[in-house]
Amino acid sequence: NLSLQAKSTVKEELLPYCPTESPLISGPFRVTFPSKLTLEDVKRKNPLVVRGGRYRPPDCESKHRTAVIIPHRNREHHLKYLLYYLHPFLQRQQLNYGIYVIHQAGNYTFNRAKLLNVGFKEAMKEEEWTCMFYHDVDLIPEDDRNLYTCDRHPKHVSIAMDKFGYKLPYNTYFGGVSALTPEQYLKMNGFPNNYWGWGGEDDDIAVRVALSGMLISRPSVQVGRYKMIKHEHDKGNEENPKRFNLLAKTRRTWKQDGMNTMEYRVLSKEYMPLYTNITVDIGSEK
Ligand code: UD2
Ligand code: MN
Repeated sequence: NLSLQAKSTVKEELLPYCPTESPLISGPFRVTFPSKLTLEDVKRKNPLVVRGGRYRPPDCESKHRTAVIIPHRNREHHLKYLLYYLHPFLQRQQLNYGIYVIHQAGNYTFNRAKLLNVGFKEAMKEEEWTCMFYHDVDLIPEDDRNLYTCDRHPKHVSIAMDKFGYKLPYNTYFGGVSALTPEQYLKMNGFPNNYWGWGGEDDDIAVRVALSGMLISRPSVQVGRYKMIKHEHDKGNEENPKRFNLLAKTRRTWKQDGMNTMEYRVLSKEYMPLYTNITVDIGSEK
């Protein structure tokens, strides 16, 4: 129906922009892990989140379109807590947002960075996101002044984690949660596809940022705080013994490996109530 459609477009156009600083932000909050929590509870607490884990503020037009990309396999219990905290957190920031879980199919060795590449590509097919948050499933932000928006430079966000005594473990550390605009991501040819198993891929990403002529921005230590849900090393994500060799070669390889060379096959895309689940076959180490 054309006239109805026209009306709803007009209504959307009439929404004023959200204020520069959201009035809903409240600062630090306590993170606990209630044992009885279910995804149903999370759904009930977030009635304005729609299919695929999408949200836009009901009474103002957000200037920010943020996609959260979560690499995942076999961590459903962590995902539940992350969604429990992240949805209200992002809503308090008055963002237009979507949450994507990129699920590695099969039992081959895990590859976090390649899953993030897939997440970028698949999320951009759906919407013109202005900012991507690359987010470990087990990191819970503890302060909503930590804005999930992008900066002039690639942003390393999880700078103060409980597991490192709430400070940076080393200066070029880039693991956990980071945020890049699509332009920044493309400028560095995305992330490496060839880190199979645990470790090194985050340092490679930091090197790419520098090699492509960009700097790293960070939030303040007061707000960039995270709790990591305690866990053991996963089966299928053993330490990657090649990570030091790979890292030594990044300067020569970054233009030939990354966004421009990834091969994968999407097996399914499901619009769940609280997130979009993309199950992907990313192959295995050659
Ligand atoms: C650190 C970094 C992480 C990454 C990793 C090395 C922090 C807080 N994070 O994490 O960003 O650089 O070292 O690769 O320092 N995952 C699954 N299923 C698996 C394995 C991994 O879902 O079987 C995902 C999940 O999102 C997880 C992430 O990959 O949070 C990183 O793996 P991890 O949590 O086991 O490694 P961790 O905590 O040492
Ligand atoms: Mn972890």
